[in-house]
Amino acid sequence: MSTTLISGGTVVSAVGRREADVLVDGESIVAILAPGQAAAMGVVADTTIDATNKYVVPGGVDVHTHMSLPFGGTVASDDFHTGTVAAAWGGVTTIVDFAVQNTNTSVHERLAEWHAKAAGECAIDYGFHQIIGGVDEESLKAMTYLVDNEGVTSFKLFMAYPGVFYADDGQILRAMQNASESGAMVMMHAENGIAIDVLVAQALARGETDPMYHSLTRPAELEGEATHRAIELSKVAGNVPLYIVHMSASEAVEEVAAARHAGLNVFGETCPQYLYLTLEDNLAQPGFEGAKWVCSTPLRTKHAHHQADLWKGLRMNELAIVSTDHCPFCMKDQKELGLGNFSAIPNGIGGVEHRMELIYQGVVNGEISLERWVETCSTTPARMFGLDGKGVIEPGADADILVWDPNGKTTIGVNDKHHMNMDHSAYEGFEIDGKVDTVLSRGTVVVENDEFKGRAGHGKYVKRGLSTYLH
Ligand code: DUC
Ligand code: ZN
Ligand code: ZN
Repeated sequence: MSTTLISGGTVVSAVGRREADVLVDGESIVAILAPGQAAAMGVVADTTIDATNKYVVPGGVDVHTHMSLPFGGTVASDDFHTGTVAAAWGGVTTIVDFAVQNTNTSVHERLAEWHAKAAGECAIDYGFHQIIGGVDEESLKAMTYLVDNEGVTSFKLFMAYPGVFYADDGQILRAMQNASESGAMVMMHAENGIAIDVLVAQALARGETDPMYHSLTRPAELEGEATHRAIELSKVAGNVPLYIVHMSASEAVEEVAAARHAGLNVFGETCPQYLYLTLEDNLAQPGFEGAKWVCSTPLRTKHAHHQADLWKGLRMNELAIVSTDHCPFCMKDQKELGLGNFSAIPNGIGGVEHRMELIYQGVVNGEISLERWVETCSTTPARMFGLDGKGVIEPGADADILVWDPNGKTTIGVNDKHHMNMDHSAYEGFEIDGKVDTVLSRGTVVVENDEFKGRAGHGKYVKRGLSTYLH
């Protein structure tokens, strides 16, 4: 087994930072050494990575991606190969993607389908959540089996998308009761999809077809209402752990904050698009341009406090995690399906490559601390979803490491930094005061000197345990 010494850097964890060298043996971290200690102990590593003036942090953990997702009449444009290579370029060393089950399909068969899509393709490690789009006796039984046998310990339910993924309150309650028994986490897409469909039909009847109507027909109140309802149902189901995904509205943050203050295992996730992009500046761009930013939950108005509340929520741990909801579609042939009808635009934004960069910019801008960057983007996602050995730099942990250069610069854009399989970037022109320097996945260098050095198939499926973030 070969050894690597990452020397001279500042090791940053969720709770602090210190000057230290990190010794890697094979796939694992074996020691954190004080400066000079390696030489004093006569440690001679096979490879040394100079991290002087750089931060050494646990590799990013993105617990919300949709590689090759069939959705909106097309398929998400990154597959497990292109998507995980892009993730590595962004300092991410683990993703958790969503296997999909719909009404009248078998959970087991659909999970097997997702395994087949990913096997041998991934450049970094990966796990699966399971979407339960059809709650029935079979899928409920399968949920328990997946927790006990497959390392799938979290299940996403939808209060939106009637006829596609939607579960009614009774179905949600049943799935929650099941998860409560097995110890699994329920992940919720919390938007009132029945009410949204009425608003969409009314808007289209009035001839309101532009992309911006996507947000105007999914008002923040309907995110807040669904979040509240999900929390109440989780209480009825025996306080099942509940994780609200891709939160964009102040109203929803308030609901999660109240539940947390009441001592419940309720957690919130947001994504870079909600922290940086808005209805007016992006979705409402002239013509069809806004289609690039059609995602659900939608981008919100900048004339309210949504973004400020999301950043505050991250500081206060009302929101525990930043993920991407990476669900890329090209404009050509994909987003274009909704020309003349915003409701036919495939919902999704690609961002798996840029989360570490964009949230680090939040550190530079004074929104969160350096430690909180590590915590929300790496350590907590790993703990929340039972990824043992991920998200930390400590002896025994997987050597999933990002060396981050705070003196480097990154320009995001299709002709600048852009490795996702998309014909545009949702963050075109964004400047980041920092840069991904070197990325190691289980001890193997996958990105170095602006070069991808990894390979498809290096990434392994990770069987996850139950959440270790519960109180
Ligand atoms: N939201 C999106 O924007 N895309 C995929 C699914 C979802 O809930
Ligand atoms: Zn969703
Ligand atoms: Zn999603």
